[in-house]
Amino acid sequence: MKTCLAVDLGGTKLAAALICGGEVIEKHQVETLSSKDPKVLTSALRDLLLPLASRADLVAVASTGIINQGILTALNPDNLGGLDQFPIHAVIADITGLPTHVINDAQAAAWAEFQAYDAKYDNLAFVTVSTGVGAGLVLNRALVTGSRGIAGHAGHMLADPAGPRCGCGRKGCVEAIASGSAIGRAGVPFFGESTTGRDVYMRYLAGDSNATAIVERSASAVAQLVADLTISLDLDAVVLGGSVGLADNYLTLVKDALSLLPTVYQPELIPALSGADAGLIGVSLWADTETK
Ligand code: BMX
Ligand code: ZN
Repeated sequence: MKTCLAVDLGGTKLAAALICGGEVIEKHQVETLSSKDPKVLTSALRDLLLPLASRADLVAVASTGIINQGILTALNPDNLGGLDQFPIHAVIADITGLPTHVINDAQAAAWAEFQAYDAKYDNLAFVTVSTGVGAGLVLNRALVTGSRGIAGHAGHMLADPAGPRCGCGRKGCVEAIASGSAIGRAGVPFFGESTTGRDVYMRYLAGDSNATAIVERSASAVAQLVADLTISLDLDAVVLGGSVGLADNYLTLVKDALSLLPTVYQPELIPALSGADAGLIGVSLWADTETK
């Protein structure tokens, strides 16, 4: 059986793991350094991957952003400290000397969740609410990546035309209202300049009314997104993940908002089972099928 060196490049973390047959054998993680300078990311990747590469047969990368022809383009560069247009495939192939496969992180996680739920949903979306809001689509039991790698970027569907401007340039995207970063920004007027999404969430759990309004607005935007995906794609289930998506009571808030809509908009809404390793596991499973 092949050993895969799986890499997950997210908005706030860079993780690498050796995975064999869907099992994580060894995992290492560092914070993603917020830098516009591609050299900083290249050297962080080298430090993380070089010690593991000699034990792997191939590399599979799940990355935030759009992966088109091996180039990472940030739809929302704010989520990557301003980094944009990074030749991720070439850089990682050069560091490791191994066959390299790259897809978007939410697409990879969708594939992990499709398998984690025993492949019982033919049509499924995975929605992650994290640094950004991303999604991945499995339709007719196949992962859809799109001809330009963009498929599933549903966090940039419209939530509120009068909403805040998103880092992608459009006004009122779901991501600009619902993401962990957006929750933090919405908390600044109430709780101070350095407020993070986590701070607001903790205050919500403690019963603060301003924090509650912010988190409920996020959950309600995500519920509308779930409804839009369901009605456009005839989904069987939507899997919710990401650090916000899996935070205490968030799934219940989204379910409550969905329950106000007509039943045709309500898919089975279920939690991600693969947790923080969804991207790593999903991309290793996907690379396995790609190389068969
Ligand atoms: C953003 C976009 C998506 C990504 C999603 C979740 C960038 C850099 N990323 O919408 O590609 O899937 O965030 O990313 O434009 P995460 O980092 O929050 O997991
Ligand atoms: Zn956007």
